[in-house]
Amino acid sequence: METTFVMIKPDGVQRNLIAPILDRFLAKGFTLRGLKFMNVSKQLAETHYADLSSKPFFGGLVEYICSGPVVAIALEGKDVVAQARKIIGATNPLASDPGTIRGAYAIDIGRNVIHGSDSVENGQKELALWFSEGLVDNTPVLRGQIYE
Ligand code: RTP
Repeated sequence: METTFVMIKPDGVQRNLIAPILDRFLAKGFTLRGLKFMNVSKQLAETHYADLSSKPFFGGLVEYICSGPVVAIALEGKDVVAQARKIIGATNPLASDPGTIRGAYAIDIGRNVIHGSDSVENGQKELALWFSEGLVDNTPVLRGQIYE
């Protein structure tokens, strides 16, 4: 089963968008395999965005990701990498469909509220980086008597 990495960026957290964003993925039917509310070190942000290190906005991007807590999320499901990217919408909110997360909640490319892995391979790499402790087994277990 495919897995992907999604991160609610500091602006999404500060604007109280954790619940509505998470709801889009869970209501769609994807399975939660990891969820962490955390601060991001400069080293982690630089490693995560290493491919963009030559871009003029790299320093500002790292500063932004480290500017407040984020929510790191691991999701599992059929075609979840591509599906999550569709749900998230285009990088620049001007180009993202209004029905997507960025289309609904963002105006500026530099404050686009969420990240999602762009390929299955990068999803694996990013999950290893952000969830080095491993993912949670989320196989449903139904217990009849909670207080037994
Ligand atoms: P992300 O990695 O955050 O999901 O975004 P993405 O794949 O849709 O876009 P990518 O090209 O990988 O860019 C990563 C993040 O860098 C910021 N950015 N700023 N100021 C700018 O021109 C600019 N361009 C990109 C955005 O926050 C983007 O999500």
